[in-house]
Amino acid sequence: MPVIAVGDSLEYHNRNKFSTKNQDNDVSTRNDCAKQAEGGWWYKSCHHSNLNGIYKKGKSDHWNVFLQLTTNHVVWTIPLNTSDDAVVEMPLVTDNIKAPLVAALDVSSLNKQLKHYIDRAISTTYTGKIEEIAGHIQDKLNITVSRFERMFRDLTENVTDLIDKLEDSNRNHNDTVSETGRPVKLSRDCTDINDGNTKSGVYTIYPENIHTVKAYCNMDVDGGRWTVIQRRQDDFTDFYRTWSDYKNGFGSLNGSFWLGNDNIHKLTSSGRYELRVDLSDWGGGTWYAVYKTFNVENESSKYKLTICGYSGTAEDSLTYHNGCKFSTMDQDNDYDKRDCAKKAKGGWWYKTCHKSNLNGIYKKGLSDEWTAVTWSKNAIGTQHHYLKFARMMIRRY
Ligand SMILES: [Ca+2]
Repeated sequence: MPVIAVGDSLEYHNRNKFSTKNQDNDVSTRNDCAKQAEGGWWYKSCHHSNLNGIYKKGKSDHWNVFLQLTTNHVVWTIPLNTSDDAVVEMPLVTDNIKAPLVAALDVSSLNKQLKHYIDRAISTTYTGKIEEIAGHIQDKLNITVSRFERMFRDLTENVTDLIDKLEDSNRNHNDTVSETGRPVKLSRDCTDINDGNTKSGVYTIYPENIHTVKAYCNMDVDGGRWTVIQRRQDDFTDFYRTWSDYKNGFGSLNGSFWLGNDNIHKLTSSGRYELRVDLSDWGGGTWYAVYKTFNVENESSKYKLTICGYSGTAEDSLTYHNGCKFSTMDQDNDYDKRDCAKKAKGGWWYKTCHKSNLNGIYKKGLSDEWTAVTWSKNAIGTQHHYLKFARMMIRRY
């Protein structure tokens, strides 16, 4: 073992009393240094040297060792605080094996211990607060996330709607230009459809050249080119409906339907129109009525009816309704103190109340019940005869 000259570790103990395990004479009020350092010495609080400590082999940082030696290190430890929960030790290290000892602080070890101490202090003090803040932030975050999810859903729906509209618009555009890109004449109604299309069926028409409407065109009766605005042929479609339903139309174009008061107004206000009504009963009889003038005003005029110029085989059961406003289950615009639409269970130009009720309830057989699909009592000799088939269609001339 090389001979090593060490630094001064006794000066610290100058003027201190000797202490042993049964006499605590040190200056420390908190410690019994002799017991803790397990020796007898001039302990202060407690020591820089402990040559009467326990004899041990090897290295240790236990401060009850009498002297710690390695081949080229001398390590003395200085306890800064001896309480159990916050022990901070400052080891002194030197590589210099020549005397006198030059001590240097092992700052990294000290830093580590200080950091641990500070971490624990911060963690104890702030953990609860931080958890509270974190919970609060989490709540806010959840609310924000669900708001964004809602916004995203709305946005997706809006974009889907927009795409549908764009596709519609593109289809309409394709309908209105020829292959050479030149505009083609739009069919305002079924009267305009004559370019080789002679079959009855559903066509796209453009009332006012703007709106796209699907309409059933009758190409067979009396020269064809009729735009069908109403048909009753089964009881699949309920006709006891609201103002809004009659405004926009309902039913199936190949079955029973009402084209819609807005559409009927747009068509009949764009030129002179005639109306043809075709009727059949359950006994096999068929009749028709034609009116040379047929016009329906706009919604603010309550779709007021103008009708005249009757001819045909069926009784004239519409002229009675000339000048009347349209009424539905939720709009009583008739001239009767009763609510005719509710009494007759339909939508019609009721007066006080009706001579025809083609939008009444579809029923089979014979009866005088006036809620049914009926046309005047004299047309077929029986009052309020139930109709098996009714159709209203218009043509521009
Ligand atoms: Ca009334």
